[in-house]
Order: sequence, then structure tokens, then C-alpha cells
Amino acid sequence: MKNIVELNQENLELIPSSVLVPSYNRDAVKTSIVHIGVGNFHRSHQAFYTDELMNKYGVLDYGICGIGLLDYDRKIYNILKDQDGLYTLLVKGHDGSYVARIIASIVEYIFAPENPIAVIEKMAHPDIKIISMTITEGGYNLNKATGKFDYSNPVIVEDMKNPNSPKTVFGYLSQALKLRMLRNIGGCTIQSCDNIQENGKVIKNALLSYVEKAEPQLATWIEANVSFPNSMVDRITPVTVIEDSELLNNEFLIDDQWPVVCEPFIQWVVEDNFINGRPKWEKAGVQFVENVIPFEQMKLRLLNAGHSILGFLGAIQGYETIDEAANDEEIIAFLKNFMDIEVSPTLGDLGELNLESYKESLFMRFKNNHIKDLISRICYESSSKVPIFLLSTLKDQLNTGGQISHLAFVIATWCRYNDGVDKNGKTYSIEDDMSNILIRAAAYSHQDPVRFIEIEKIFGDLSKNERFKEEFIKSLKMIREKSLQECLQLMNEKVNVL
Ligand code: CS2
Repeated sequence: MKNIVELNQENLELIPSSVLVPSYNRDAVKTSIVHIGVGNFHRSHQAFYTDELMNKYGVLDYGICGIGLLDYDRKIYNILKDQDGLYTLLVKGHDGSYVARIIASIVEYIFAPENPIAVIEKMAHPDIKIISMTITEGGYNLNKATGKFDYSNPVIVEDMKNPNSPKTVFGYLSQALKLRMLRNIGGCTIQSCDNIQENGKVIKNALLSYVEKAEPQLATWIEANVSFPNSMVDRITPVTVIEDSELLNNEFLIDDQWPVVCEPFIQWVVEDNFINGRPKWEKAGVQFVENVIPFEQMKLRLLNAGHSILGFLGAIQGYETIDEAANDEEIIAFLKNFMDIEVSPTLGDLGELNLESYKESLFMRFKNNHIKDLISRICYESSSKVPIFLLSTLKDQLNTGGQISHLAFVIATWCRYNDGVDKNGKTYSIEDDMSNILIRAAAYSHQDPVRFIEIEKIFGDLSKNERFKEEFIKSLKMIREKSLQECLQLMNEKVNVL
């Protein structure tokens, strides 16, 4: 019988040589980064880059302390505790090859619901130079249409009342920064790693909005002592499934309770704006630039929007994973036209970057059928994603008089997606904090299509734009009358004729 090794520090030396293991002394690692939200993405991205730096260059002064804010984080907390912070990253290539590597850069973890004061103290510790986060698009507590901070959210109201046992990132950050100010230990960098245009600016504005009401005396100190770099983050990281753990068992003889799977591609473009120092991540491949906005725009409007499109269309067609949708010829032809005709004209100056090869590389990545990226992951919380990934492009095209037929069609497929049933009559659930509103609006839209785009919290006043309204109604009618396949054929033929 094969000897399967439980992953933890002590067993590292028993891990088979086919697996890359950390070559550095973990005891010598000093924690300088606090990261909120240790999900799969953080583990395949920032923690990977940091581990790379430690491994290849022996840079040991930027260890990560993970923080879990939500009750949901209890599972990862328990597992990382059990595995001494170690986990396996399984990188799966297009050709079916895979590489397993043990990541060891997360050296501490605090589960906030159990010990909020410990989290505040950790963030306020003089050694901490960076507080980074992946809290999802919805985690910034903004009105989806206006981008304004939502003071009415009951957890925000609670946090303002109970500053010593906060629940939100804003409660924690403001208390920690207050301590830093009172103790005179200087500021730090707050770094968002979420898929949001100008994510640094967004977290800054959201935090300052919170602080204005909760701790008004802190605002000017934050302005002077905290920096908020914008960044573009990228690596497709699906939900881990049982088959991944089994693969690790069978091929690499590792028993890891929660490994992470990802594609080989990785990118992180960061604005070099770190007030209290930073790791030399560039050695590990991170790009530091002066202006990250065009990179963010390109990625959000092409990759993330592309994902959402594959998600909505794929769900309606009864597909389960993104690669299935991306290998459907009509869907991919539609996606190509969407990108070329309606997104590319909105992208700013990309400098040296070759947009055509970037788009080509995206199709390759979407089609990787070894990454079983679930459509349900992509469609999860779409009400927070659509305004960022799609409506920003739509607004630009409307402003410049550019084409919008594909965009309108995509929004109509999102409406159709919210019917919750695929073309074969199989139902799926709508996982979204606005699911009630979405499902109801989609139901009403059968009689009165415009009802869907009248959801003000998402669309703002877009339903008053006659051009968009007309295109949307036309698309939704077509989707409800014909099969999606036929609709796509018609859309694709139309482009070919032009
Ligand atoms: C996805 C992203 O959640 C989504 O909708 O588009 O998680 C995507 O996989 C990553 O941003 C890739 O970098």
C-alpha cells in the first residue's frame, strides 16, 4: 500500500521529490503582511508570489498572516491550523500536465470571530507594513449603481456601535489604524486584490466614508499615512473539488484537506505606491507600473466580462463548466465579436501590450479543459460583478455612440439566466445577495421586458437610455422566442455580413 503523507511542517521531508517543497527556513520568516480573506485566489496568487520570493531569493521578511473575518472562514482556519499553514498548489496546464508545489508563505492565521482584538492588534503591530485583502467585489459595501458607500447596511451600523468587536473590514481597519495613530507607529499600505476598477481608490474611498462617521479624527491621518495602490490581479482559480484531493493522494501521495488548483498563467500589475516598504515581488514576476488603470480595464472588460458571458450563456445551454461553454463554437464566436467590436474601442492606451494576442491568450485559457471552472462560481454574486465587468463598457459605448448590440444581448441573457432554468428544463439556483430582486424582475420581464433593467440598484438610470432600452427589449424578445443557439447564429451571421 502507498504511504500517503498528511501535510504539515513535520512531514515536509516525507513529501515525494516530484513535489516542490519550500527550501527556506520557515522559523526565520517574519510576518509583515496581513491578508484578509484567505480564499483560493489569494492562495494561488499573492501567497504564491511571496512564496516564490522566499524560495528563490531567500527574502524572509514578508511572511503573511491570514485573517478570516467571516464564520464561513472557520473551515480554512481549522485546516491551515492543522497543516501548519501549508497547502498544495496544483497547477494544471492545457496539455493535461500538472505541477504540485507546497506553498509556505502563510505563517500565521487569525480567525476574527474568535478573537477580534487579536486581529486589531496584529494589524496595528509595528512590523506590519501591508494590509492586503481579497474580500470579493461585493465586500466593499458600495451601492452597485452609484458606487457610494452604503451606510444603511446593518453590519456597518453594528460596527459603528461596537468598535471593539467589529465584523466588517471597515470596522477592523479603522480600529487598527486608530491604534497606529495613537501609538505613533506610522502608517502602512492597504492593498485591495479584488477585481474592481481602481481597486486602491475604491477601498480608500470606502474606508474614508466609514471613518468620516465612525472615527472622524482619523481621516486626515489616513490621508497622510496610508497608501492604497491600485492593482490588476489575474489567475484563474476554480473551486477545489474532491477529484483534486484524490489526484494529490494518488499521484503525489499527499493528504491535503484543501489544496488549490489553478492555471499556469499568472499576472499582477501593481501601482508602485507602498508607503511603508514592500517585498521585491518584481523578482517573482510582478509588474510594478506608474499607471495600472489601463491594465485593470483590459482585464476586467475582457477576461472577467468574458467569464460572465460564458457563465450566463453556458448556464442556459446546460453546461456545467467554463471550458464547455468556451468550446462551443457559436458562443466563442459571439464572445470574439463582443470583444472586438464593443470592448476594444473602449480600452485606453495599453502601451507595448498587444491587445490581439492578449485576447487570443484568453480564449486559450477559457478553453483549458483541465481547469474545471464551475459556471456556478462565475455566476455567483453577478449583481456585484456585472456593473464592473459589463456596465462600465456599456456606459462608455453609449457615451461615444459606439455599438452596443452585444452588450445589450448579454444583459438580456443575464435576465434569462435569472429564470433559473436551462434549455433542457433543468433548474439551477441563483446565488446572489440580490437573488430575490433578480428572480422577481426576470419573472416580470416576461410581460414587460424593461422591468429587468429598471433594477435601479444595479442599472442606475440606464433604463432611461432609449438606445439601450430598445436594444435590450429587442434582444430579450429574441431570446425568449428562439433558442439561444439560433440567437447566437443570427448575431454571429449579422457580424459576418457587415
Ligand atoms: C471570475 C474571476 O469571479 C469571476 O467572475 O471572472 O474570479 C476570474 O477567474 C479571476 O479574476 C481570474 O483572474
